[in-house]
Amino acid sequence: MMKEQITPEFLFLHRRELIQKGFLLGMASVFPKWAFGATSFPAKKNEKYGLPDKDLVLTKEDVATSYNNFYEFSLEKGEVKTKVEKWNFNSKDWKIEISGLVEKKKSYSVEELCELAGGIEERIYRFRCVEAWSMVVPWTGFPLARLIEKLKPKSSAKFVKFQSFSDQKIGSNMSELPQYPWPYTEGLTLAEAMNPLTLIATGMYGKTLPKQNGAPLRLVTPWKYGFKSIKSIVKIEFTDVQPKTLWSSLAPAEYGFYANVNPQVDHPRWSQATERILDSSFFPKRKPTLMFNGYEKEVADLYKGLDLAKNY
Ligand SMILES: Nc1nc2c(c(=O)[nH]1)N[C@H]1C(S)=C(S)[C@@H](COP(=O)(O)O)O[C@H]1N2
Ligand SMILES: [Mo]
Repeated sequence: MMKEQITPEFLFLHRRELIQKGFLLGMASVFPKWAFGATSFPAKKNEKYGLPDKDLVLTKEDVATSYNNFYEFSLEKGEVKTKVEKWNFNSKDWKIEISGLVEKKKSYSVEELCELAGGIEERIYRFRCVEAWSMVVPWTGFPLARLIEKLKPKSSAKFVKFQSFSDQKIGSNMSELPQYPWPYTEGLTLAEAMNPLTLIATGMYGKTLPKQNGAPLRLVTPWKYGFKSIKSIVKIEFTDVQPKTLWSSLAPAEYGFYANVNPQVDHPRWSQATERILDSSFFPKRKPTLMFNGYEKEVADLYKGLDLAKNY
């Protein structure tokens, strides 16, 4: 797709002849790596997803990487970054199991998934936590839809379930919260997973994901509350039933399966009408929250006929 658009046509037309002349080898060093669906950093910016609003600025990198929700490590946002230091992490050893109602069932490395999806790119998205704070982040990753197309789900697959790592030796806080149904799980309808906005992020701010932000890969669904954006994924499963998720099992009235950002539906314990932009001099006060976090055009079609006021 991206590859076809930006690779000069003559390379495709005369590939065989060019290979014979050893021409392609030479061209590979002339063209930037991303022109071949590369998976290295920094990735090419996708200009379609630039700053979503002229008044918004990027959240400072040190803020987005030191104010974290990652309950496996701590309930204190400012503590996660130091708690992950003990995590002896190597992305090369990380495996993601693809399972359930899908043809290409297998255990993949992060690199293999990025390659299968045709490479990575940078996109700037709004990010809105259910706790009513927000940020603007340059993510690097690939649209989940491009991976799903390659994995070939069966026609019976209707949902996608995601699971975080379950090792209590890594998640030093998991045993402190025995009432939580660990591991952290999340889910999307297959249609939501296939929406072009749905991203699997492997990086942010032009570098690989820091541990505290969900290394080596996490989900990003910018029109949904942040808790849907599950971190440090080890398993992606295709199912025909709506998956149970950690938050919807713990407190279904507060954190539902859909969790679409909606300023008109308050959380049972606080208003969702406004939000605090993290560390922003542009918005020293609170800013109004937008329907679907500003992504209404892209996603509203997914929810035709669903009463959003009743599906938190
Ligand atoms: N595995 C896991 N994923 C998670 C969480 C978590 O506690 N564990 N917290 C969620 C919540 S509530 C938010 S707001 C975002 C925070 O992502 P960030 O730290 O990169 O801003 O991660 C989400 N993904
Ligand atoms: Mo959150």
